[in-house]
Amino acid sequence: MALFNFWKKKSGPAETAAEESLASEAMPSATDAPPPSSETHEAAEATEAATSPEPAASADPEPAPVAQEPEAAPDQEPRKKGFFARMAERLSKTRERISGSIDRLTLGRKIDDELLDELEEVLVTADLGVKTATSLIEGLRGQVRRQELKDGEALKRALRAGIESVLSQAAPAPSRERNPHVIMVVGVNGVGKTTTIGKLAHYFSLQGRKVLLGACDTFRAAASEQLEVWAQRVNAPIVRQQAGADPSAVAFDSVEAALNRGRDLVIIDTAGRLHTKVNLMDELKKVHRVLGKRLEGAPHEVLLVLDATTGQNAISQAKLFNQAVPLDGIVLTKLDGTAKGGVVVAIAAELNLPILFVGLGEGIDDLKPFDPQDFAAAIF
Ligand SMILES: Nc1nc2c(ncn2[C@@H]2O[C@H](COP(=O)(O)OP(=O)(O)O)[C@@H](O)[C@H]2O)c(=O)[nH]1
Ligand SMILES: [Mg+2]
Repeated sequence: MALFNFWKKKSGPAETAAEESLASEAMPSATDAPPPSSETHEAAEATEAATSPEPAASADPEPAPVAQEPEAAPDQEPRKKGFFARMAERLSKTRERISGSIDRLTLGRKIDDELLDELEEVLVTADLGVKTATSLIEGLRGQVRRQELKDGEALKRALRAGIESVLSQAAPAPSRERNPHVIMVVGVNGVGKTTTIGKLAHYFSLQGRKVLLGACDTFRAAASEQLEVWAQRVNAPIVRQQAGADPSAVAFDSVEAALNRGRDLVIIDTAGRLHTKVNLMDELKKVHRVLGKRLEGAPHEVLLVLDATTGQNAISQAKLFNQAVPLDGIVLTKLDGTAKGGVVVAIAAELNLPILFVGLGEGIDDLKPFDPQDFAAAIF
């Protein structure tokens, strides 16, 4: 039997922890859970690679679950505009790689077939992938021959329309109406899974969802401690066990806890070491299966997190993970500070999976639902 553990750090051996868990089977609710000890907090903070600007514990020791809700409504509109500006700013390297290169390429030149060949190369270098770049360029040739694209600006507008259409083809986001709705998050180490889960928890909390996190990356203690820091920041309960525990047992208990405590959104973190190794894939399959055993249809959404800075490698990662667990969508992280943002287009074109969110930084607000128009606008 696995254990529920809200805000508490397990450091004892498995047996002790399991006994404790049985003793504390009646789980404290998030609202009456004790505040984290400062010791737990320091340890967790250290593992978070200094990504947490203001962990709440010392300044604000009392969990205050309703405190987030009043923020939601007044926050939504101003954020939308501000976020677009922020996205445009954070995509500056990708924009420079794509839009800047086109400007240099077209300066004082006739838009002809030869120029299109060079543009194709630019797009490949910008990580759109050979297949996608070729098909976008082929789409432009007719217009160029008919001399409809007279200058660089017209060429950019046509290319932007082509990219928007590629980005808009993917399937829509899965419905999140179920209660509880279970999201399983997968991806290789370091792509940003745990950070993304923290941001998602924040995002959904602002929409009034009652989130619960499941720390199924039990490979290292630091992994669940990092998730716990996020749980505290977003004021969501977390189910975790000691390092080395069976991830599928934590997954089972997470759904169980959500059902018992009336939480309506469960987000499951998973391990990501060595995606080429069969055992990780087997572990993910088992977590997937066990979630479904506890709640029919769960997980209702499997999100693959990909790191934009890996460029085309992201595509092969997606294919591998999709063989193990059926993916419903992509979260593309670290689009800030990379010139490889063009991989968004390759992913949309080659994987037939919707890009649901993009990560634009390490902060709690640096996650945005993906919007093809906004994105295309930001890179041109
Ligand atoms: N710049 C940037 N860094 C990110 C983003 N998402 C995650 N990170 C950082 O990537 C590193 C690895 O993230 P983590 O969530 O631990 O990855 P995991 O191993 O997949 O769980 C951390 O330092 C994060 O702060 C993002 O969108 N932008
Ligand atoms: Mg992690």
